[in-house]
Amino acid sequence: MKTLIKNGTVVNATGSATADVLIDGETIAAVLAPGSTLLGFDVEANVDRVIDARGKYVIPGGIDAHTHMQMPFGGTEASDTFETGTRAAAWGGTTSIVDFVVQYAGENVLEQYRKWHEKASGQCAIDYGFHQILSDVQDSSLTAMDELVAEGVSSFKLFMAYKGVFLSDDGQIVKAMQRAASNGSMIMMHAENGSVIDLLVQQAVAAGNTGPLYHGLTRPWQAEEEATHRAIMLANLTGAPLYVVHVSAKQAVDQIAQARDRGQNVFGETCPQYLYLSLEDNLGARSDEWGGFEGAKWVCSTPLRASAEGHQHHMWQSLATNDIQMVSTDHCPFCMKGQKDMGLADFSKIPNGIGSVEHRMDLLYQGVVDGKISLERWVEVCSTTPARMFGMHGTKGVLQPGADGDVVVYDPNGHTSIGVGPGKTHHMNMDYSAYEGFEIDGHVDTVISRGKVVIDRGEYLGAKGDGRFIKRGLSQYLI
Ligand code: DUC
Ligand code: ZN
Ligand code: ZN
Ligand code: ZN
Repeated sequence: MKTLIKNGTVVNATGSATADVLIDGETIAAVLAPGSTLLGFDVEANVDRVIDARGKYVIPGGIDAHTHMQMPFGGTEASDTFETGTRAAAWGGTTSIVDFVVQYAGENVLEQYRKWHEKASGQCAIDYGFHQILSDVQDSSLTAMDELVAEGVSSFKLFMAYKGVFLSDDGQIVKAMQRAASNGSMIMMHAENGSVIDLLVQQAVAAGNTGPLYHGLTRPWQAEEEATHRAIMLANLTGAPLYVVHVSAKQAVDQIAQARDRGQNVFGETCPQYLYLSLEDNLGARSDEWGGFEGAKWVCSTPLRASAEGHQHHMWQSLATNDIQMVSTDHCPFCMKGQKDMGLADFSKIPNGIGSVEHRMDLLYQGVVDGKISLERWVEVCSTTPARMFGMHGTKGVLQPGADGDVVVYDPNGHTSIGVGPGKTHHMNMDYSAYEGFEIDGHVDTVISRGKVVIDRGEYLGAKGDGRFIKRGLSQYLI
């Protein structure tokens, strides 16, 4: 199958131009001046399908490098399966995800890794890779790290919070970092001081402060800044590259920026929720159904931050200046009924997470419309940098000959109403949207995944099992 996408504005991280994109089979064959011939052949006359993208942007498919499909967590399981979550991602212009294999304390890393392959294999609508979560760092975990790198899993996530669930102590962190420094892999860090948070949570609940707002209030920015700084120092000590996930506090951003200024391989990821939502959302009470408990919809970790503190503005600015390198969703959806409502009497029992894998491209495009980032930076933070950061450069994240035919036609004159219900966009397996009522001045028109049209102007044409495992290399973003 040969597809020509003609007359669109082709946007790469490096620049934009009116051009035609020729996809042959699963791969981009050429990016051509509009209407040009190829070795004397009229290109348009020799393809099977022509998509006219005049007036639209043609961009590399989005890469969401932080998702948790069907993750067992918080006494339940994230509500999107690999099937439903990757289909929703496709609807939103994301053509690859990198999900997390979980190893809880006491479990064997490689056994868990094989289990996650069983969960995802044959289920995904788009391509998928894995990071590996390590909780207790056993000797066997260290040898597993080397084996996983050879398997294409070149990044390992550690947690400085969630004692008894995920938390690694500083010694365990250093051990994993030493191994990463020796095998070239990336350490990803959930940087929050877990002991401090556990104490504040215990004190809040004991004082009868049990509503969702206290989730945010017991996870203060100081706990994020401190842990971010500590992680940077431990990475400095060991020489491991460090990628700080879901950064929400401006003070944590500044720790990352300072480390980068010193020449350290330290990177920061933020998420749409930290660019658009705030602690005040945890007050809830937008709808009658849930009353004040509605704030549970926005319980995630790191938490949403108080708007008066200026984190959102700082985050957009840091995204523009590359103090923060990329945007992922930390997609970890839970329904209100039967999941979030486990915390009705006690906020600490609300499963932590927000689902937004479907909306990242749109929400970040709105940042272009609002003048916060450039068109090219949009593509860079949503696609090109994720590919380079996690060892997929050349095949993903760029429109160039030889790259996978992962292409999105995005209509800047289209419109997207996010939310649940008629006329709105919501394909994730959740009974609410964290972005209900958001209006986006743009629209995902066509999504092509390795040469196959999976979304065509409001119609899903893909199938489960279309997506393939991505065997990743080492990061191509290191200095
Ligand atoms: N934060 C969340 O909000 N959910 C999953 C795990 C995490 O770190
Ligand atoms: Zn995390
Ligand atoms: Zn700053
Ligand atoms: Zn996460």
